Amino acid sequence: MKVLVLGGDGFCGWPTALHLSDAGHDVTIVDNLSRREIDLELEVESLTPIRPMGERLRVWKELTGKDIGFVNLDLAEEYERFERLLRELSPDAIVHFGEQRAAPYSMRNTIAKRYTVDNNVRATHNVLVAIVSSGLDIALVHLGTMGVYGYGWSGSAPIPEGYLTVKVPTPDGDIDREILHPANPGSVYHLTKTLDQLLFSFYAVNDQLRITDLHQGIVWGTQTPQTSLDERLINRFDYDGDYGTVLNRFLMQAAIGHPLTVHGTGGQTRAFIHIRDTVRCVQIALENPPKRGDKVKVFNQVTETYRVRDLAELIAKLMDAKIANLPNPRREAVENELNVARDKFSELGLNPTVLSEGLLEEARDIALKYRDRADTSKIIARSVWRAGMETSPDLV
Ligand code: NAD
Ligand code: USQ
Repeated sequence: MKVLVLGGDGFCGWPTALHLSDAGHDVTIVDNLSRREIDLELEVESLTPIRPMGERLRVWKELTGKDIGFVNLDLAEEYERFERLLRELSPDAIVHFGEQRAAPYSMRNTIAKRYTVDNNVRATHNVLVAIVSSGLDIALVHLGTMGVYGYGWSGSAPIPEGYLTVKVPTPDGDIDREILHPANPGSVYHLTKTLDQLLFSFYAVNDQLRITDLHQGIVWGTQTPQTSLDERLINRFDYDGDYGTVLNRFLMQAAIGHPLTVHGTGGQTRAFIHIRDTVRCVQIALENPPKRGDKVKVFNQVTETYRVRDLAELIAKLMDAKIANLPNPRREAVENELNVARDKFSELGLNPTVLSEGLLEEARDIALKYRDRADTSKIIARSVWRAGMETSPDLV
């Protein structure tokens, strides 16, 4: 299959591009390297040393004999170039990771809020319009987020995979309707993913585009079998207050002797998936696309749920670390339950990687190996959701 991986220089996109290439697909990465630019803006770097794109691709070719193409293109700004690229390459499928993905970054200031909406919504819409305009039957797989559902859902009924059946009262009695699950975004970033969902619904109906939206949980870990082949292929490991996600941050903090930065009581329950399963899920989604005229296919791309304080306790025990309960810079439920339906990937053969299966130690070892590269001044999350919210005090 000929596949474009949009955002293929990023944390999820790079290992996915390698995984798909390894599986025999003809892969081209499209990325404007904006994530590397944001590192410069934030004056921080991935804990792991990531190489320039040209070097990454040369090493992959040396080791495997396989070519991966690369086009440096801004999906939000360079519509015509993207449309031409589709006509030239005629891909069978597109995997779309190419968005600004950090909730704290999206809440930093007015500029970051506007950039996140402009970048993400325009990029997604440009991809959809270009597929229609190309006249090609390209299947689209998009990386969405569990955060579109919000965390106000409680009770024993699990969050369904995208759609909800509701009863609508009418004078003639109740009728059943299937609707998109109500959106309840918790940040400007999450808001853009809920807007993406509406764009997908429209183009699936109006133009019969074949679209899969993967509502992914928080990704942890760093390496996949392909990125482990050579240090020059290593994946990103973000640990800073904007881009670092909770489990990887706790592992890195423990590795350098920094107290684990639990926001509030740590009662927030979230969904998780290891990066090895991310790449497998994307492959499964690519191999099982919807048919023309089908509604958008939604998968909850999640393997486990954990409460933040339980994760902190687990890491503290594993790595002999201390825990600090900091004022929460975000506006989010203090405590929540999370029960998520995730049958579709299991039915299609995903054998999930769970925290207890040794990969926690692998991620810990990466954090320990590169701990000297850490800038401790970048650890505390300083982006606040509302003016006047207390920021966390320095710990070190
Ligand atoms: P990332 O920031 O590491 O990678 C995103 C890539 O997209 C970067 O390489 C960036 O340069 C590129 N990009 C952004 N805007 C672009 C544009 N306008 N044109 C071209 N390229 C552009 O993020 P990630 O962690 O790899 O996440 C990838 C996707 O998966 C995101 O859409 C994110 O919302 C989703 N996701 C990530 C996680 C997670 O925990 N990392 C969890 C759920 C969903
Ligand atoms: N948290 C802490 N301490 C920290 C960092 C985070 O307690 O040091 C808490 C946060 O307050 C939040 C939870 O941990 O309650 C998760 O935060 P996170 O930064 O790990 O994840 P989030 O902001 O939700 O975003 C990440 C990715 C995003 C993806 C999302 C999936 O950056 O791209 O969409 O996970 S989900 O959370 O399922 O929506």
